[in-house]
Amino acid sequence: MNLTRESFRSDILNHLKYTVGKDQSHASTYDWRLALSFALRDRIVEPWFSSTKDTWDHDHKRVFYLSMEYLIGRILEDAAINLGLKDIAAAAMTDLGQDFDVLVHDEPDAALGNGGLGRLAACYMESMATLGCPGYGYGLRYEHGLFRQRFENGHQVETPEDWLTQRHPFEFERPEACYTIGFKGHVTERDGQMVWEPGETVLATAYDMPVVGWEGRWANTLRLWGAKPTTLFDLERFNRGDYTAAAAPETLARTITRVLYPDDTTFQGKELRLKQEYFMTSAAIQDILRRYMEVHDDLTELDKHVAIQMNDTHPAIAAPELIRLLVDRYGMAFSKAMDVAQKCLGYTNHTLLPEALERWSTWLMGTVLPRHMQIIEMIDAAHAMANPTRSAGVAIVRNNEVHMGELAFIMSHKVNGVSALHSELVKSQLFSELNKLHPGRIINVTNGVTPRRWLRLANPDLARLITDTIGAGWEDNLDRLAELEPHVEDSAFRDAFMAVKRNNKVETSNWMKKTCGIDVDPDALFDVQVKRIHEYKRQLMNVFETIAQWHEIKKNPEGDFVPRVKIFGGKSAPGYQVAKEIVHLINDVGHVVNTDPDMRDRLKVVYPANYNVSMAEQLIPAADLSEQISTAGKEASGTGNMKLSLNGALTIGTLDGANVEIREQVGSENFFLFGMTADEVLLRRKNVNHAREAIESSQALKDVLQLIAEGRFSPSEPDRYHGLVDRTWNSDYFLVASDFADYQRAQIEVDETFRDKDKWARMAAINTARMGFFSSDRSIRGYMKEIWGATSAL
Ligand code: NBG
Repeated sequence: MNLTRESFRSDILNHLKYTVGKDQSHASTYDWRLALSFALRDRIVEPWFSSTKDTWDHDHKRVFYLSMEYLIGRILEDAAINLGLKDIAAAAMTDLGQDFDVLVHDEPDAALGNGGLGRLAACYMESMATLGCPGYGYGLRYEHGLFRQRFENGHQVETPEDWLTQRHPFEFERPEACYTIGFKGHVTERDGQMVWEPGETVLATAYDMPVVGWEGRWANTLRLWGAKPTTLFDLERFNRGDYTAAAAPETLARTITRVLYPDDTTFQGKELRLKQEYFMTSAAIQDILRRYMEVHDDLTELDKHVAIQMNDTHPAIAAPELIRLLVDRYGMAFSKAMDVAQKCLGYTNHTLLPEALERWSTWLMGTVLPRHMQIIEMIDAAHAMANPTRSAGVAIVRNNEVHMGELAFIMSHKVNGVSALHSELVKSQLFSELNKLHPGRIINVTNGVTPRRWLRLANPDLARLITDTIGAGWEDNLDRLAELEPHVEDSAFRDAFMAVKRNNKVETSNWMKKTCGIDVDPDALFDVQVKRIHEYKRQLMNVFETIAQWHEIKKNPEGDFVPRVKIFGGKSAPGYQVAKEIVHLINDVGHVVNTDPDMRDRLKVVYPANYNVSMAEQLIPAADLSEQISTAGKEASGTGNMKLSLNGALTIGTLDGANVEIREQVGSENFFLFGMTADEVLLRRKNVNHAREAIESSQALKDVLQLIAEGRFSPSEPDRYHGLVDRTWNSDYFLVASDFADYQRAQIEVDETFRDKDKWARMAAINTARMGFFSSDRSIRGYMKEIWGATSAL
């Protein structure tokens, strides 16, 4: 990229003056950040236009990724790095008397997602751009992304997030890209044609964000839909004094994209959520067909030019919507339309948890989307007819509910799980009968993460060490990390590797001091569990182990303990009481541990509020140990596990999700394995006394539960955790008790290994060297080849 510090500086000044409208002497950090962002955005426009033109000129097959969530985080620095302009930008800002890092940190996170599913969509968009896969992401432009988390007396308190109260410099509003979305009303038949007359309509208008890939070689579009009223303000009603009714269309429109639903693994069946899903999906499908019809006329060939990926079942209404448009708008025969739709569609499953699987009552579906309800029944009937042996258990419509998993499966040519183990479980448990009816439809594409953000951006010192050691160019060819492996034998390299880690830990210690007011020793073992708070992820087991360690030190204050900092991060869904209780317990235990003089620096608990992408970028490079301790069979993949190991953290984990493949890659000797396997979990639950027996046989766990029950961590309210303790003894569905003893054993192994600094350094460096497989570039290549039939335009 042909650009000098001087010319970039004048670009920034121009934007400050003409786009932001400020002069230098009055510009705030925010103004400078906007000016810098606009100057960078200008540089994205070139590759963006040329990519778009290339796609039209060559009529490349296009991939459309439909997702209700994109957990993007900050954009400025990521764009600067991918454009190769970070150094120039930083230098130009220095010339202007501004600190580039301060501007970077001024940007609010774009938090349009809950957790792994949304972050995966963001990594995949970046990889598609890097690989030159012509693609579009479709989603919603939520006015409020994921709520902000605060702690009040240890309780989680949610406040609305307001990223859009500031100007969003990376988006382009496209008022001309606009579609009408209908809801409710009724369906009538006219001359053999079904006609849906919606009772409510809303306009979807596009906001485009360019997504630039590594080295600016290609850029795709993330198109987020906002809602606008179809009928303008009702002046007549307003004049009559009926202000509420006058504003009704506007209210409906604003409500649709107002908030992101904050549950990631529970399904609630709310009408507004169904409307959001349909709103996003219908706008996307209409946009796809409009674009196709600009240069083609034969819709039966759609799948040769278009691949549509459904990120979980949230956009599964895409199938009936596409059929509806093909049949009702373009006059295609139903069976042909079903065939065309199925050849275009793919479905990624992200969870086996039954409470997460979407099911809508036929009443609600029939009310909100009456035409779609008819089409769903026709799909179901057609599938039953084509598969006479199919049982009632796999019907899309059963027990007066529409099952979106079955709908997505039946209407897709490929269904994929997100790790090897998960995909096997999708075959054997979730869709076992459909898998037999359609062998080969379910495939695996193991998740990945983008090394540009999760190594190059988040851990610049490690990135530099890697480049100095193996040369440039590993960022888009992560397998090259394997070239580090011979250097692991070199003690100078190991020292350099651990020096980077220590620096990151010092930096993060300062950050923790600033954000939480807690002093930690940067030489302690940084033990990190960051992810949504959920029973199956078993933060509770980690807290129990923390308490056991505290108890050990109390019993033996002069003992020789490996100092540890237990770092937690994560939000609970606002309505998930059990998870909120875990949040409270972590904070309560933290308070007792951190104020106990006996602990000295040997145990600390740090739980910074409001974990998000930016906090992940802060914590992950500083981690020594990565906690991946879910009940086997429950974590579909995990992607935090990949980011942590890539950054040289060792994993303590169960054989769950992608842990299995991470362990295969890094070697079992470089991974702290514990716990039951997915099969053993199922067997163990057959013993109704599993928890009680496990507790009785572990004095440490018994003590932990006793200490909690006595109110040692909640002296002002001693019975605060009686429910929690009682459930652990008597139900413990996620088998915390049954895995506890082995977890403790593995933690002792961690401590012993950490004492041997050189051994630890080797293991950590080997983790980084062997993580090449987990680049999202590898995942996207898999999708392109196995599902989308798309090729790189580069
Ligand atoms: C999550 C899984 C994770 C997985 C991500 C991305 C949902 C519904 N599922 O294990 O829990 O890594 O998806 O595939 O958020």
